[in-house]
Amino acid sequence: MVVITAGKKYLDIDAYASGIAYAVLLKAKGIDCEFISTARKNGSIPKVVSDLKFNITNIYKPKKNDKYIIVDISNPDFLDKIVDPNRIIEVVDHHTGFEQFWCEQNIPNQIEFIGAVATLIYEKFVQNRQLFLLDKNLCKLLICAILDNTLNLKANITSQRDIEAYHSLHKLGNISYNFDKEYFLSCQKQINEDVVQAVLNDIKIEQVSNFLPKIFGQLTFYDKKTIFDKLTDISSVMNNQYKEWLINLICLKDGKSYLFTTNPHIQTKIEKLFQSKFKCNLLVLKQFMLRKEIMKKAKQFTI
Ligand SMILES: [Mn+2]
Repeated sequence: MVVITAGKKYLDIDAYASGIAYAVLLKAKGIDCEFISTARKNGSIPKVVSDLKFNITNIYKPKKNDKYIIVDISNPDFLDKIVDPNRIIEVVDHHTGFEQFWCEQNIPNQIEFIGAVATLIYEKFVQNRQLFLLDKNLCKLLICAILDNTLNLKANITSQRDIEAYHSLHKLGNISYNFDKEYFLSCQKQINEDVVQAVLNDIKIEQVSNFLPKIFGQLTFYDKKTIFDKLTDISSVMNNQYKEWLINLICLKDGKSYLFTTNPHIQTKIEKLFQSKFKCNLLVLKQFMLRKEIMKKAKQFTI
């Protein structure tokens, strides 16, 4: 069997949608294939998405000839624990830094700095002339992934290809553009139920630059009110667990990122990186940035 899977820490809507849809495409090609993840779903997979009833499993017994396809992650240190690294047959991702690694191992990979992996998967349906396989729910699923990963198509990382996929999927599934709002409101509702947990559900642990702490969280939401009410709770939980951390709080309504940390040492580094000052433990980016964009900027940054 071919197992499609993603990262070990948490499962976001892009990995979830891409994995499910890619499995549908490969099955149609006659390949015994399933999307399996043992990671915890984060706040980007709210009720609107679970109502689509794609039931995925986290139960998996490896068999001798199983092979693995990895989506939405390419750092080999953070793959789902079910993966046998010697049996990976393909990597599809949009995080930079490990393109060379996979090429050197001769493992087919498509790593492009694009808004969503879901866009790359949609394009595979086009290339294989299998668009008819994308029913209404699959279209909705892929739309949610594109919306989340491109911040409603407004993040800098958004490409023309993401926009094309987004519109085509609406048309193909005959889906109203009101659905977009439904998705974001559903995310907000889920976050509001437990803001601190929502933050804990999306923390990346990866040292990519001296200008960023190893612990880097991210939370995307429509309205910041309920999140900002909980900043003290968030910082006390984070300070209990980690010495140095940063959280990228992305507000879709404002179109801004609020970089949050209480650690003065980290604040100084971030201030250098962005040439801007922290006030009340928040540094405001007038144009929001995704964590992967901030990481890319930090990697390339030198004084
Ligand atoms: Mn992604």
